[in-house]
Amino acid sequence: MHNGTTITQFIIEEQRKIEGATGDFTSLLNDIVTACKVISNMVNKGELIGVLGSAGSENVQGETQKKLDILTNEVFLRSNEWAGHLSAMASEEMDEIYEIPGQYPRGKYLLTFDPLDGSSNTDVNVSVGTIFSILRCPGERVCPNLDAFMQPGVQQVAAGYALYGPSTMMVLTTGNGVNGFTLDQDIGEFILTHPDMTIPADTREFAINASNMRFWEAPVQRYVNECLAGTEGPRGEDFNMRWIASMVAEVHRILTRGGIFMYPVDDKMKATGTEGKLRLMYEANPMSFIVEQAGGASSTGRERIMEIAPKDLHQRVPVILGSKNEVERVVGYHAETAAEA
Ligand code: AHM
Ligand code: MG
Repeated sequence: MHNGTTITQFIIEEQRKIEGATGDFTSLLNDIVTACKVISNMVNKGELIGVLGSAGSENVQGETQKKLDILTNEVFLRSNEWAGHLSAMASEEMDEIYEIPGQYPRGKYLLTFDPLDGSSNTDVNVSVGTIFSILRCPGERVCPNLDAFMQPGVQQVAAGYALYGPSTMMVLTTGNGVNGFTLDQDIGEFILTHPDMTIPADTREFAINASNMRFWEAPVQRYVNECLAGTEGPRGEDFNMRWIASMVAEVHRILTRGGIFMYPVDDKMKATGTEGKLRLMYEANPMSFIVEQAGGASSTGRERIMEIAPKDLHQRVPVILGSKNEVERVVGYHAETAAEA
């Protein structure tokens, strides 16, 4: 017997607050939760079931796929295609959108997801996660064309992630704050353990892949150099640094104790015509929604991520998110550099 609120109970109680809610959305979230439980189990078993290592294939972004990238993508498709809540899905691991097959009814929502973010970490047994975002299908349902997905992040209905770490957790927003649930493996249920998660406005901890330092733009160089200068520098305080190479784990840390996470655009990316590393639809938008709902901020350095009008399903964007005052500082440095130019 548990004595907490299960995620199902939580979602149903949220649904009751919305006049005219049909239960469609609640049911969709339940299917996503089931998919994440299956993935949690797969990731947890690891080499016992032979799922680690490379699949020897490439995804649309030219990245080598792990076996788990492909398997977890399948789990998400199978869990979410049958129930009649969606008209299409899009995934980091698939070139094209996935229309709900003809044998199933189609519904009014669209789902985008990164089934296993940070998957390079699976082979070294470090935390990974699943990220998802729910959009409403514009106009008539059953219109699963690419254009339907080209909505800015502000139009997301819900976003969340599952973190497969020492505990498996699910963190969710439906635009009414952020709540965290921990999977109780014994009863197979996510239990509300982290109600109303908020990000402190100030932080003394930053996360960035510093091996790219020589390619960064001036405002990011300036910000990180000032942090590194510590008590002797303009900030007058020492900073701490983290880099897990798993965005879900970084965002979770920031939701727990604050911090700033940056994957900025750099000269190396610009030379190849890319605008960032992380993907707008599967990573940047859902994480921005969660971070903003928890009181944090999220920007490319030049604009609010959730206001970007998407041009392409697999579009990449610079990401600077976390504690509000620090994000605003980095955005301010970008503005100063632009004004000087
Ligand atoms: P992935 O979706 O292919 O796993 O890539 C996204 C990941 C993020 O989770 C993480 O923040 C970043 O890539 C790590 O990049 P790097 O390898 O440059 O450290
Ligand atoms: Mg990813």
